[in-house]
Amino acid sequence: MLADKDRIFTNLYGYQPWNLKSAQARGDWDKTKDLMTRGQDAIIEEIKASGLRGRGGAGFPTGLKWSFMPKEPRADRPSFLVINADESEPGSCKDREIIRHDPHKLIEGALIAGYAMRARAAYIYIRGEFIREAETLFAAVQEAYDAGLLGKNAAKSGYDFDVFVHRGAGAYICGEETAMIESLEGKKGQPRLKPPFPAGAGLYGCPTTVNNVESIAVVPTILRRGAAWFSSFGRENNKGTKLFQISGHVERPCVVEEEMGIPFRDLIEKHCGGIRGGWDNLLAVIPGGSSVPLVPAAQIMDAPMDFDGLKELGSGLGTAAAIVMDKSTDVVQAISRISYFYKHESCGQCTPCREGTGWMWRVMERLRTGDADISEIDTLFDVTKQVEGHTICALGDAAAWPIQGLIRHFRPELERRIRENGGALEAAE
Ligand code: L3W
Ligand code: SF4
Repeated sequence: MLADKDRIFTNLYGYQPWNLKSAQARGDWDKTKDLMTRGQDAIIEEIKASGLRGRGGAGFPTGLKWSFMPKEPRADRPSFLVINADESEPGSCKDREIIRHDPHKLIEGALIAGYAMRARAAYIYIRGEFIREAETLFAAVQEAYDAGLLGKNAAKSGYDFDVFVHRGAGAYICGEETAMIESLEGKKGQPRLKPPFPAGAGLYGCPTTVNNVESIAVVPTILRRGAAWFSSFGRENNKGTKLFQISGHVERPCVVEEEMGIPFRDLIEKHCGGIRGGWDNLLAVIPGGSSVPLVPAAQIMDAPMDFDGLKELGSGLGTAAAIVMDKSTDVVQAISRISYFYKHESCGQCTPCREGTGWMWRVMERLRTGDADISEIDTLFDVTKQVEGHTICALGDAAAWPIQGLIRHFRPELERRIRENGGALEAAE
């Protein structure tokens, strides 16, 4: 279990105020200038050495991403950092806690990361529904300006850096990085084709890096304590500490910082008071937010909660948002509800996603009620394979994977419903 002294987010539960004075007492903004005067390339190398991988779901190496940015930005083509605070993935609720209780970690991280990638400014794009959190963030940014930590000669570093907070308007798809850029530009939030990646052509066509809130907020601590300290947690390719979010049928749902790779059982026992009704009552877990396939109880219990451990189980770490389902759960209804979510949030610009999400949801609903033919289970699986990998952005994959997981692990339950609904099974046979 991660010791208190090794926690980055020391105010995760808001026991102390979020404000600048309190944040400084916890060590934030301490000699920020000295961290910056190590030099831009040295900062990028330290982040690379730490093994930090993006905390927004995809797990792309953070230092490597920063290294794609131009070393000498043109005056007429400045570089930008965009911070993704559009936390909308069902089950995910960690960035919200950072902004509520530790916003200065994010703002200090924005300055240091922005400096390292030679960005002129950072835009923090915050989910529209996060009304109180946006108020906190606006106030914290203002505090930083008032204290000379942002703006001209930020933190007396000799570097000019601005931070702008932009509120979203309730569209999940604006959490996709290129849709976020479109939205920031004042357009409808629709993903762009990649490549070009944002580092080549991002906000206003300029070099841009989009990073998740948690990825940026851990940067000052990594630099203060060193890459070796951060990479001493977890295992190869899966380093560091991580915010886990556990919801659903546990005794005490929570957001907690833990070591990457902690076995699922330990995570639940140590922080959530166990599974409701005991471990024998566990049915399945969606371990990384609604976009990844569920994992049945027997497989998840001793699984390491990291990128590789969950990939081996045919799922993923995603944002490390574990949705726990006990045996009282109607798992078909749960996945059908997730299908509806993706249908609703599809931006509609590519056919496999626009048509496929609606089609998949309608079949899921019929499977839920058992009003289907047995052959439709395979047809549905085939359709998910036609959607997966054939769309502009990852929403198509995100709609396909949960259904694939359901069919892979709960086919007997789907067949049982059809059978009990009047023999479609026999008809198909
Ligand atoms: C330059 C290359 N840059 C990749 C960059 C790319 C992006 C990052 C990851 O989806 C996932 C999705 C959700 N040159 C590059 C390059 N990059 N190759 O690396 O890119 P990618 O395409 O692997 O992922 P993505 O499109 O950013 C994100 C999953 O996360 N998810 C969570 C979603 C979470 C929320 C939330 O509420 N926080 O929405 C959960 O699984 O399904 O697979 O920056 O530019 N050659
Ligand atoms: Fe839009 Fe879906 Fe295509 Fe993504 S996959 S661009 S959400 S239609």
